[in-house]
Amino acid sequence: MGNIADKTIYQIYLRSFYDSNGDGVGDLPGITAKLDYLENLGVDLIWINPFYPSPQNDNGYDISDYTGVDPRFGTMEDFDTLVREAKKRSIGVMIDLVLNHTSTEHEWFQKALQGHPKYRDFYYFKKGKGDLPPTNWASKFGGSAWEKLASSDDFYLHLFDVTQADLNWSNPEVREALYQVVDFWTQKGIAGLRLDVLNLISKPDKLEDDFIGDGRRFYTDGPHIHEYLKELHAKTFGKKGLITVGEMSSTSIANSIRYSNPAEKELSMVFHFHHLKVDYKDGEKWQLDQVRFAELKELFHTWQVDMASGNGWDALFWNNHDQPRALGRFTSDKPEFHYQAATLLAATIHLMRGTPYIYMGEEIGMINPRFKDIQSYSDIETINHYQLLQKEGLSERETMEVIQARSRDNSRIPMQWENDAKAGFTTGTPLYPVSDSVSWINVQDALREPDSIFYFYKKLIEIRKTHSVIQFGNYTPYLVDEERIISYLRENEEATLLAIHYYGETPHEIPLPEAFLQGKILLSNVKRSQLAKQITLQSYETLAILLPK
Ligand code: TEU
Repeated sequence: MGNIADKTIYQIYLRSFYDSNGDGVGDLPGITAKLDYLENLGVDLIWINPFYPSPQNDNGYDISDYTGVDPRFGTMEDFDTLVREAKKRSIGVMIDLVLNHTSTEHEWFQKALQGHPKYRDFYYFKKGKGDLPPTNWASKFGGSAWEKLASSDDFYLHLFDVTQADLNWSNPEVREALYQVVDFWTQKGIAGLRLDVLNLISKPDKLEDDFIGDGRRFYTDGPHIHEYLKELHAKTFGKKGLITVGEMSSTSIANSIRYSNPAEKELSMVFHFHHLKVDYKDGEKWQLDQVRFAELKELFHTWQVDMASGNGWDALFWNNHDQPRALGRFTSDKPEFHYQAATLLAATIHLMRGTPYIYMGEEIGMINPRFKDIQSYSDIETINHYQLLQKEGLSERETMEVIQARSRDNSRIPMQWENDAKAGFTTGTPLYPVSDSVSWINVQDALREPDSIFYFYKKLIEIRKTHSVIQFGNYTPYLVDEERIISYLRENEEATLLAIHYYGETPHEIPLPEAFLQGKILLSNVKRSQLAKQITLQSYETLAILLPK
């Protein structure tokens, strides 16, 4: 698969990236139109969220045909053109496959409903306990994970929306059918795969009630998961050396090492989410809390150190289409701190051990839009939880505070290309409302300003390629007692790198180790040019010092 340590991957939420035909929805030709922009940034791969035929109840994560293109996003020819044009610019295309579930509109599920025994066994159909579901498991989008069929006493399992039925991976025919899907896209010249909720595919042989949780402990990193991934690797992408990343919900370090250690022959790397739960109250996404920095730091350090010692490989990220923007979440998003805070977040993860991901708009410092009313939101999880929160007795104002902070739509609004009412995203009516921040956060301005966030990202991508210590250096936590500082040393045979990232707004003095006073400032977001035994960090300062050997 080549070196994954020198690469940076850019995630494109297709429907909101760029609309080429004025229907208000981003599309595949829209990505092709912006490839020069991505080449300028310097990214190696683009991960594109699902574009397959789908009723779009969960924005394409409810696939009804695995080997087609949804007409609202273009045609198969558009996809081929995109792959070809991207290749010309040395950019690989990473597609997003959802192998844990299909839409209930998928032919397989429809045949199952008609009573076709072969397809019945493609899913989890079980008898309930009278009117009660077979188990008490919860759907991740709220409510029960089981839905009763109108026509019989059977229920089917859906860990996500009621229109997303979980596939039965213990059935070899299901696995074979899915491998054919992977092969289909591999033959189209893709460079990689992002695999949705991949660690949920192996359910236990016996499905039981969970009396201490919502059921996830039974199917997360489930009993046959490593077996299935080894088979998937051997039968499909392993032969082609594709770059693969598994989205691993609530996983553990031990499992993540097995998923991503090359010797295991499973995947190239893993997404894990613990660092994005440090502002959940008691683990609850829909309950607000302050960011617990000590916990955040501890998580980064532990994962970095342990993954390295087990030869695992991390996907490094702050943002994606399911998360509110990190800017404004872990830092201020006020204009006066914009450049510093955005570049601080970027440097924090880009200098770590792993492969960094940039979520569209992050490279210009896009922020959460904080829409005032629920009508501006459309995500199914958001709407479900709006109703649940109201049922729990929260006032409209309290409910909206939670929605503004947590809704997945925060990152799904149109990419801000230009300062106009449609953000330069479309000539039609954009599918999502445009954020007011477009007046001061947009690509046009970012490209014009030599000191913009965009050029800082470009530099991060470049220095990862030119400094092997960033790619392969070992990782040692540093300044661990400073609550608001995430700092670490990276070291290999060529150099030592000291990175200091300060998550505070007031100036803060720290000592620098003697040896580094002779080092070179590789990166600074405050134009620091001098080093001294004691330095005073400025608001949201990031500093990286390189000491060649
Ligand atoms: O997400 C899986 C997942 O569990 C989440 O990130 C989830 O959206 C979040 O925890 C809810 O609070 C993946 C996709 O990224 C997401 O967009 C899909 O909705 C989901 O799978 C189902 O396919």
